[in-house]
Amino acid sequence: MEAKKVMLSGIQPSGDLHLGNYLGAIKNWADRAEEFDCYYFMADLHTITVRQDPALLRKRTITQLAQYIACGLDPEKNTLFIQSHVPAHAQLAWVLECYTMFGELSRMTQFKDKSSKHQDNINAGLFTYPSLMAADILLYQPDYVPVGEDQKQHVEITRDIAVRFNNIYGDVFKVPEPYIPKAGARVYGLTTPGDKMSKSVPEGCVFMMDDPAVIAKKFKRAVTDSDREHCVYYDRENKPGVANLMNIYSAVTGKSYEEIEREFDGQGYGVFKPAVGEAVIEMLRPIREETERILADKAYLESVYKAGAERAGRVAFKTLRKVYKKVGFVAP
Ligand code: ATP
Ligand code: LTN
Repeated sequence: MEAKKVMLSGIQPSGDLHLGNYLGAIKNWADRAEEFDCYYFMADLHTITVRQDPALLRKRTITQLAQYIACGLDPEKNTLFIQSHVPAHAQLAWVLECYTMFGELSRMTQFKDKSSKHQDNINAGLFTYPSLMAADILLYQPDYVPVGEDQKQHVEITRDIAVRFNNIYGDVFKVPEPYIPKAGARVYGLTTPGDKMSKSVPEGCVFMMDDPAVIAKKFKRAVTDSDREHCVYYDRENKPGVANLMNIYSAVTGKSYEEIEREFDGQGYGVFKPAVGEAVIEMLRPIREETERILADKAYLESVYKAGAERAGRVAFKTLRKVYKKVGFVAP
């Protein structure tokens, strides 16, 4: 029998998960376990490139695990783990830092963004973040890395690092492909349709644990445009707010833009905005309820992350051992 292809992704538990994270990433992870060997983790090592409140970080990490499960990632079929529980991530990251160039790190959009936002703390970890992310990925030899569009550049640098390493030492790493969804790849903020939905603008950000009344309010207040006719049609450039809502509605319902245009023909934004809100509320409701149920069972969550780290650790260690041997470290 042919071995299953491998899929891997992670999200930083640095904030509460939101609709962008769900539609851009997690939704595309669920239901893949039959076809792929899947690894998903809480990227806690990455979060400390920006200052975190320790108690909150711990809480968010566990909540995120409960949310992964509530979103349909069955821990029996997917390997779910906490990044810091598998030491090979930090170990391989060091090696890969020595195969990552200063120039290429300087060009990373996320580094430029975050260093301008956190000017008082432009630390070395923020700069070398992509080498750690490359380690996260390459340890598991995945075929695909399902992420939102903003992470594409990080998967590309991972590929460059893998190819560079392979060119010197032979075929050590599989060179992975990013896997980016058609609808939902980039969800924009409801109040700032020019920028991606982000927890740093909470009024335009729909959090997965938000109460339905709060979600409804956020959609009612979504920014549209001054089109007098309130026409619902897709024009990203001139009607970014409406385009964003259509993209969300399409990702949630599976309907095409033409179908959505027909559905709301002549109805205006007053009908369209609450309808998108309602669809999102109904999609998130069972996930939120299930998250709350799972969160109450701490012993279960602990058993999941322990088993996950053990499984992940075995696979990761195999790759790390190979890398250590290739670069010339003496076997312990
Ligand atoms: P931010 O800090 O800007 O709120 P985030 O930290 O919540 O973003 P990340 O941890 O950077 O999100 O990303 C987690 C996953 O969710 C990644 O795969 C990323 O591509 C995806 N993602 C994040 N925001 C969006 C968005 N607005 N639209 C689509 N995908 C997104
Ligand atoms: N950089 C990603 C989180 C992340 C990740 C990964 C995603 C860390 N390691 C490995 C995919 C694969 C982010 O900020 N969203």
